[in-house]
Amino acid sequence: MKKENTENITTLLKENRLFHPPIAFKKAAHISGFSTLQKLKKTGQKNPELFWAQQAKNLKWIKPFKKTLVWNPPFAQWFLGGKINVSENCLDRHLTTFRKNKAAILWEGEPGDTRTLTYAELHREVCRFANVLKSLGISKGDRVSIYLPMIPELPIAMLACARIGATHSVIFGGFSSEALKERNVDAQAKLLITADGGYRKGQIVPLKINADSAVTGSPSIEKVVVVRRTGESVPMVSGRDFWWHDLMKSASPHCPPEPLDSEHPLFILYTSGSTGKPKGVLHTTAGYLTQAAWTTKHIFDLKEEDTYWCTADIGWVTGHTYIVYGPLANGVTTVMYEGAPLYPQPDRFWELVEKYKVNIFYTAPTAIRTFVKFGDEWPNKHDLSSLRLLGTVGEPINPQAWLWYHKVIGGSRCPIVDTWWQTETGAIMISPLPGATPLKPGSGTLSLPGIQAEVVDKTGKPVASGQGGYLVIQKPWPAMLRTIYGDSERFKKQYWSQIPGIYFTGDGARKDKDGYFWIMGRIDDVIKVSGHRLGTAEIESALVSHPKVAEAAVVGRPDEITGEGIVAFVTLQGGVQPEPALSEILREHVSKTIGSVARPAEIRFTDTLPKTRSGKIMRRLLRELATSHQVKGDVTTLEDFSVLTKLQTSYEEEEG
Ligand code: 7RM
Repeated sequence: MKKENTENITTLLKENRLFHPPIAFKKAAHISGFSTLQKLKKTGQKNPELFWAQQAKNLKWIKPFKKTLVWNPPFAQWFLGGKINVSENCLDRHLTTFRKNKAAILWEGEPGDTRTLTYAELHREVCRFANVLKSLGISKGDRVSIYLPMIPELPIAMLACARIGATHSVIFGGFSSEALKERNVDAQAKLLITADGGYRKGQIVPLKINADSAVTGSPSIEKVVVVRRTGESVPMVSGRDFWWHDLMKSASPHCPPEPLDSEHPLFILYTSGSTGKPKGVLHTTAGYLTQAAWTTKHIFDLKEEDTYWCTADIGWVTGHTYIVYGPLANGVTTVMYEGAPLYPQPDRFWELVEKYKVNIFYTAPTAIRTFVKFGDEWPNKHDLSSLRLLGTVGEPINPQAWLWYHKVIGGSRCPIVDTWWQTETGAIMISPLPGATPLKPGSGTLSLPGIQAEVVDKTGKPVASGQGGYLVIQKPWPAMLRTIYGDSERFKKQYWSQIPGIYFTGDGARKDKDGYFWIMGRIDDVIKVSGHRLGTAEIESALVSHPKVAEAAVVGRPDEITGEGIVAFVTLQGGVQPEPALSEILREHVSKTIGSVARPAEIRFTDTLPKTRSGKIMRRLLRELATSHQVKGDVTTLEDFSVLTKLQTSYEEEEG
């Protein structure tokens, strides 16, 4: 074991397996072969502005842009002087081609009901709803809150906003009325679009009831549009609330796209901050669409006949960029599923892959680890041979889960694109190109052409290869956030002050000798043991590489001797019992795999881990638990509260 004891993060894990693009895949790929990619990267490195200007020209412009980039750090403006409309690019552009009658969205509800919308139909619905928005007094620059389940009305509402230049703020349907209120108020939204309810795990989520209590505290909201989804009877406030279907009845299907400046605000998306107050990440029009469209086409290697499925919720940035804007800008057929992955049984995803003959499948490591736990028999019931490409996003994927995904889901024939990016980056930044990049399980491989990512120390100097440090982006990129809505000071402080002029991602990472990036976890989660700063990802990955472990989360708790001691929360594979001897086996396993410095002081077995609603492990809560045996911090983004109660109880029981 090699270790470095520095200011930086000590790296322990070595993963050496290499997977080359399958020959047939490579032959047919948009970016074919590693040398082609290297040439593109070189061009992008020399002149990122030129690279992105070329990609921007593939969009439909109402008026061409004059200036590619104006950079007043940390404020960027891309493609100035141009006029463009996102909804025209996602819809109208396809209507003069055979795509007019091609499926844009294949939708399946949790109860099994289905809808198909062709590009022409989607265009019609979007135009009609754009006219509805206008009739409700919404115009260019107004903010519209959208609190909907995963139903077609959600992308329709987003595209209708984009069409008239209203700025949408999608609030995940799993959020509480309190969270909705806070976001309505921060954005000063004029209109709220919601539904009577939505389906989740066989239950009805009472969206309208939540919306009503949120609107009580949101003085800026003047009107509410309600989609009928479940048919439950819900209270409607006369003069304020309107049924979507009533308004649509008389709406004209003609609505010319508004010519918008490149920097016109397209959407705000709230992401939780460390201080509790959510940050309204602001994205604008042309730069966002340029990178969304380019990355979707090349990273997912989209072909005209593909059926593409990203399983995220549109309430997260992944859904914005890789269900709605990226795929539709490319004219591909995208699958949209309303419900829970394990409902009614753990094979719902595989049933859908088989039914729709999905070719490209993009999901989160947390989902993959859950599927591993349920066992191979669920995917094995289905014909998954339509799949040709897999993707992951949201967290580091441990090699064990990667290898399972590759073999059991991908039949060992599909490349896996491990895509690193953030709400703030707007689109993918680090990822393999599937017909070009040799893959290493667990690595996002290389930054994309036109993207300057680096691993640096706290002075901004690149660290030696193999050393851990801070992941930063050194040059502006088209889809970057422009500010935090209404709070430019926080924008500067949060992302641009650690190393002046350089974007600070908040992630720890290292680059290996081939320049491949390995994400080590959030900097805030780093554990300091006897002077070694250890990232969470490697220790968790070592734990999960044990055949009995399904998932793991490690945190530090104060230790008089070592500074911090490692506490590992571990969930076991289906059918495995949490016997005491296993604790020692797992501690030893970590020690052998990555080194004794990473040996957990304590292993705690649990049925589930506390996760955010988008599936990320909330280590902050576990840290609190491990330290004080209770949780007092903010838990609004927690998916399932009972997980915490159980963990707290387990401590109480020990303490008597
Ligand atoms: C797209 C999204 C961003 C944070 C980011 C990382 C983590 C995302 C990966 C990853 C390792 C990946 N937006 N993250 N993708 N870590 N490998 N491929 O997730 O704003 O919700 O989260 O997620 O820590 O900073 S996000």
